[in-house]
Amino acid sequence: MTTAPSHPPTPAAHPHLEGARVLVTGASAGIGRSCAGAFAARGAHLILLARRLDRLQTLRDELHQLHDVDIRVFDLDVRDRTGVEGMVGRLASEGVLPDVLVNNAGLSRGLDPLHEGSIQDWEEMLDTNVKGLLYMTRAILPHMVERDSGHVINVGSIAGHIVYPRGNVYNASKFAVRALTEGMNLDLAGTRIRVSTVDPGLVETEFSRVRFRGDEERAEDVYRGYTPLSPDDVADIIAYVAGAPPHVNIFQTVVYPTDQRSPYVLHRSHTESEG
Ligand code: NDP
Ligand code: 8X3
Repeated sequence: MTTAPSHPPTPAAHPHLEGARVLVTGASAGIGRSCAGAFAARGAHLILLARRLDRLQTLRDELHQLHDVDIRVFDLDVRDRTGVEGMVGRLASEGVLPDVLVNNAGLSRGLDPLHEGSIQDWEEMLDTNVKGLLYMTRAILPHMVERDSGHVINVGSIAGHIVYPRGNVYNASKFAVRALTEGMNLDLAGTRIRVSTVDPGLVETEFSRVRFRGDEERAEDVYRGYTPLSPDDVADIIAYVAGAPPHVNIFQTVVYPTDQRSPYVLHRSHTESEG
């Protein structure tokens, strides 16, 4: 397995993020977990959601050692509309609604031709990547509109720009994320609310393990022989997008590893011994 080079020193409190409240869905692993670290390092308070509460609790304890920020964790499945509404109602009643919503929770299941695809896999992807994002946004956005401030950042993918063979339903879900980002921006014209999408290429996370249902070898093969993006790379970009001055609305950020220029062009040059 190759690892990305380490990052520069932890950034300091950020003028636009210090004291802001940031909600991250899917914060128990990968990009969402790194977002928690990136925002806490910039002085933001956190609301972290995922189904694996034990992981969120450990992350909260780790981040508390490093940063003096408020961190709330919730066991929540974004597909559970009633649960989402209940959680947001609770945040509203406690006066801790987020200034920034990072819709990151998502997954891919399988890599099959459409005519052989599993309907259960399709439902899981669409329910999580599209409907989960909609439930979260529908619950939180009215509060942002009421305050006339806020930022929704959706984690899309290059899969939402270019369709690749057997990506079919995952591609469709990420095309939907891009369309919804554009739609929200149009609907929010005249407000101060910003909507962005951050669309990465290959990032080494648990994503492929989930896609291939725990087949470690197949998952590791995805990242073999080149340097993929790290989840910290993507989190830094998300934090940059969120930290832009209020009059700057970064609609879309597409980011590939330098070794990848398209879903079809991946330069694998490292040998096994180079790692
Ligand atoms: P990981 O599998 O490492 O992390 C996914 C996170 O989403 C986990 O924290 C998981 O938490 C959470 N999650 C999944 N389903 C649900 C659910 N129903 N309710 C709540 N949380 C959920 O993957 P990544 O970090 O790579 O993926 C994050 C996002 O980035 C996804 O939207 C993915 O599509 C996108 N992306 C990933 C790329 C990659 O190459 N890795 C490239 C481009 C985009 P838990 O299981 O605890 O609920
Ligand atoms: C995840 C990246 O290329 O597997 O969205 O679709 S890819």
